[in-house]
Amino acid sequence: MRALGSDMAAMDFKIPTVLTSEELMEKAFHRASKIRKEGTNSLDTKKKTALAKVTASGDIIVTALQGYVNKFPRLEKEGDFLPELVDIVIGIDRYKKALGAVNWCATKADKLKNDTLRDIRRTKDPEIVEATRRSFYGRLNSYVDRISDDLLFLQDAKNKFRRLPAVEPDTPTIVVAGFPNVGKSNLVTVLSSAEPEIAPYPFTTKGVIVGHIKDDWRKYQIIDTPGLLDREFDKRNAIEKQAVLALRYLTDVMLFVIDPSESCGFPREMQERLLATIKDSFTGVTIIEAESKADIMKTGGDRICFSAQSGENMDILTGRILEELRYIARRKAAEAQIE
Ligand SMILES: Nc1nc2c(ncn2[C@@H]2O[C@H](COP(=O)(O)OP(=O)(O)OP(=O)(O)O)[C@@H](O)[C@H]2O)c(=O)[nH]1
Ligand SMILES: [Mg+2]
Repeated sequence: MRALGSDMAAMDFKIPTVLTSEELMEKAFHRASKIRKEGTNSLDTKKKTALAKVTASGDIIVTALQGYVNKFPRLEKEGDFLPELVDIVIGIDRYKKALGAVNWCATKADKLKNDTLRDIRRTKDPEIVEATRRSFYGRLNSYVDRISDDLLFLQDAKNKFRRLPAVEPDTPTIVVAGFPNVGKSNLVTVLSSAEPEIAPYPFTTKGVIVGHIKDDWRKYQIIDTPGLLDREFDKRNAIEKQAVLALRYLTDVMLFVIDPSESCGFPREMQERLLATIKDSFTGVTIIEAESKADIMKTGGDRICFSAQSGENMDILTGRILEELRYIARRKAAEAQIE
């Protein structure tokens, strides 16, 4: 099994296509149905054919299932971004149960195959040869049938693995946070290569999205996160929890966006309260505070009031972001030299 290391950027390993229990059995039966062997007499022909059919169909099931067990990544709930994200998005306990069930089935199917081969070899009765082969198919089918939910779960997990963000842990990173609908994704779209969905309702962004900002030859990461409401972690939904994880594990610099126009649908005080809570829990991190939608409303405070829509003050905001990221880049380079 592959370990999911904290430094693994993308899910760049190959997870095989997971077949459903019906598809697996269909494949096994189909292969077996085409097999004909010639023996020295009628009984020998029957036995050789039955042995080959059982071997072929059993091997198809066992090889496929063992392939799943070997190629899906091994996951522990270790305290790092990707494992914790996988736990939220896929569910590590259920995932482990599914792989355990598939492994169980592979072992059972292999033993069943070997027992069946032995029984066929031993008998001299052509009817027993047939009955043993048929009973093998029935039992094989019932084993595979018992893991049908687990196979469906893994199929879904495979798709979710593919969509996990490709985070580079060593690249200087700015994480954009704020209430839902304040204009984070619109800003990230203007600033970077990322193309998150932008829409006039909360929780449009449902996961962590990675984009890149170019600075001459250097490249920084900008992370768009789902909106956060002002509440405790345990009360947060799975979408918000992904934002918290990004903040906790990926943030070198944070850009906190407040929508003073309240066109996001949330009062300013609530947004300010969230910012205060975040400031309390991210004491070592530089937090750039900025106010969005300046084309609708500007407060005239100390914060950069920008509009990703009209472009107003985007140069000032970009300058401030680059200044912080360059500082982080220099610090990381210095740290790397010391190591
Ligand atoms: N007037 C104005 N509207 C904006 C601006 N930026 C974003 N919006 C609008 O605000 C709404 C939300 O924008 P998004 O970028 O999706 O906001 P978000 O913070 O990513 O929202 P979630 O992903 O739901 O948390 C959309 O209707 C945008 O068109 C802006 O600069 N000016
Ligand atoms: Mg968004």
